[in-house]
Amino acid sequence: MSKPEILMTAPMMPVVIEALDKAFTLHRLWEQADRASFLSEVGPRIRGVATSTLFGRMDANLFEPLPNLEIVSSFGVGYDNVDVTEAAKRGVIVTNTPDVLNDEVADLTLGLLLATLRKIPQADRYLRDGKWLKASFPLSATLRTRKVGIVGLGRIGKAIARRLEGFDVSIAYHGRTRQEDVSYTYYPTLIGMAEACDVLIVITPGGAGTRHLINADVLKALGPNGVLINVARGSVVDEQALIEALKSGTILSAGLDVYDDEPRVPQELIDMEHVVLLPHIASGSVHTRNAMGQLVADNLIAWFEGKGPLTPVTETPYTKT
Ligand code: A2R
Repeated sequence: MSKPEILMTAPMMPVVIEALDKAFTLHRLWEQADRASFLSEVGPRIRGVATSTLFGRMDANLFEPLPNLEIVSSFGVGYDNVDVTEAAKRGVIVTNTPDVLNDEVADLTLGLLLATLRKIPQADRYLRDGKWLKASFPLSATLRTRKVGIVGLGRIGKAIARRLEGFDVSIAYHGRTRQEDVSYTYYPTLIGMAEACDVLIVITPGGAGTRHLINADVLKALGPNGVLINVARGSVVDEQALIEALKSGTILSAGLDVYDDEPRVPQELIDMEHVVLLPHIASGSVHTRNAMGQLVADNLIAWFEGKGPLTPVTETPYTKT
């Protein structure tokens, strides 16, 4: 029996390519000089897609030439890079890579929080610039006595909260629904939580439902001692409002791992000495990226072995027929 044909949209890690090459006939879209004629010839045979944010958004333009597509396996827990409404309409299952990155992202979030408050990258630069020979590094802000609000207490949010417990700070959360099985303080409104807290950690999904959730009003409510940490998606924060708030002292500082137009970061942010900027690395260890890659492959393998998808997203639920 011939192997199912799979399309990979953009280069993925060796672990994914090797696993898919073994189990399937793998086509590499990014290597095609003439994509349109490649898709019109091979497209109808494609039954599965492996994709990631590197490809950009997988929407009707790519669903259209793939009429026999059954499954899209997307790299990353966030899947705002796939038009899931379009997939659902066509009866295509979409899978993501949840859970395997929770601890890595939570570790990095705590690192970013401390780096922002205690100015760790700035202190490193200070020493390297020879400034310590002339004067001590200025005293910093602190995590002590702070109240931390988590925006989105999901799988990763809970892993962040567990770590924060070890730091002896008050923990609160905001989401659309109260969670009965946690003891952290719930705020039904984001403004209410921003007013009560002096750190906000953003870890919701991206996409239309959370676009600019963190706006000028939320930043004003967070206040002049407030710190914003964003490890979710750039789209969740109104970047221009954040720049204004950082410039005017409406909030104290920010630690960011994600941006509106990655990998381009506004020069205004780059020029600010009081913010910490990371190049979207929260899940970016070899260990965790391999686990995510393996799950991309395993979802496709399970599907074509007739076992169903391992981690379908909620918008395209799997029901065994
Ligand atoms: O709103 P709820 O109660 O369903 O809580 C979810 C929350 N959330 C929101 N909170 C406030 N306003 C919204 N419009 C909103 N939409 C969703 O985000 C839930 O607690 C949390 C998401 O949790 P999980 O689905 O378990 O996602 P996970 O694995 O923690 O990853 C979160 C995101 C990814 O989607 C990537 O964008 C990023 O982390 O790496």
